Amino acid sequence: MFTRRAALMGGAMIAASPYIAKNISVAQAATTPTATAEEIAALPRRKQKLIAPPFVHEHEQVATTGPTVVQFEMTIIEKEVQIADDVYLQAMTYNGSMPGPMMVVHEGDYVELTLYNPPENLLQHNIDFHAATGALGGGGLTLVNPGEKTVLRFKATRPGTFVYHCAPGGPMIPWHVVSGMSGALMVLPRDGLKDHEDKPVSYDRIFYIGENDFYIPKDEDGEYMRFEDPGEAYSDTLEVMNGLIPSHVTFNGKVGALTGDGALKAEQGEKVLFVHSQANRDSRPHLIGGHGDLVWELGKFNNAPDRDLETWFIRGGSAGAALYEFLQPGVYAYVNHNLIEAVNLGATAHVVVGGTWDNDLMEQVVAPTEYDVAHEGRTALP
Ligand SMILES: [Cu+2]
Repeated sequence: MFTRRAALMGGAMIAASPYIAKNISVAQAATTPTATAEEIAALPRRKQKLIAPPFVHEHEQVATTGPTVVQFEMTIIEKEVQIADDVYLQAMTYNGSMPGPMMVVHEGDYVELTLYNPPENLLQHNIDFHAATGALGGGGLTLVNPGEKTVLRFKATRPGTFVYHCAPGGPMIPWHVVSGMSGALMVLPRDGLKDHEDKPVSYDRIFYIGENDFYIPKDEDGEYMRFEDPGEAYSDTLEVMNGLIPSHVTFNGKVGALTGDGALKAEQGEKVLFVHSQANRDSRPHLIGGHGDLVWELGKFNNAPDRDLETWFIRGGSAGAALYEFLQPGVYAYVNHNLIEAVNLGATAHVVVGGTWDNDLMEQVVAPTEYDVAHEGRTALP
């Protein structure tokens, strides 16, 4: 029987199959110095559990050991997710969150991911790591049907922040990405981050802001449509996607996910590293009332960071990092500074910072008050 599931899976197979290169040996694919299979097998191994964004699993900033095989596991979960009031998405996720969890390793480490596609899912999925070399970033080696798992190992040769995303072939690629299947991997230099003068810098907190653009179709009455499963959602969603105008742009998968109870928290004097990814579309992060002290806009740590930025640019398909020391207490808004997307479509987070106000940096000299219209204000005119 030719089911819808078979049709969706078959489409993906045809698109992806010319690139599948199952016989590539990982030892061959590694950059110099190339480790032998025996050398890789002899490396220390560490299991690292992932946690949901905006938080990031515990990690060393400066590596205290040599190269390690860091083992991660992710389960692909297809499920309906509410992304705004009365708005629902047939989501495809890594580990159930949008974005997927952020992974952190050091340059020279090996990422070893076990990827599960549970039998209750409808679709084929895989993972393309922008940090990896060869085989479509691993996408060509990780295509899993429902009920299958796969294990991919790759060497983290380039330090930086990188997107990973699902890319099962053809039109499945953008659809899976805008259904939620992306995340980020940070490869730290073994000796940690360096500033513009090549001096070591560290962070007190790290937040991972994953931005998603969603394309939710509306019915004839202008109401957002709700679907039974991803297959049912596909054709209407594709029509909205091809118009390139998202209905929602969110941080952490839902309008308001990182405001109110979900607001990020920090203290005055803390240096916070914000990692921002967008797997599909450009973004322009801006911290209202703050700055980017050091910004790796392209997210690649072999390049010196920019300083004192007001807004930085995240190209669709990339992840960048910005370090900021909070100098004043209060509520900061971290937004996509396309303000229509920030305010009307959802791309706003809040950072609540505790501490003591510094009147030297800013003071309200006169609170808003009525003035004498007959005698005041005229000198302000040219
Ligand atoms: Cu997928």
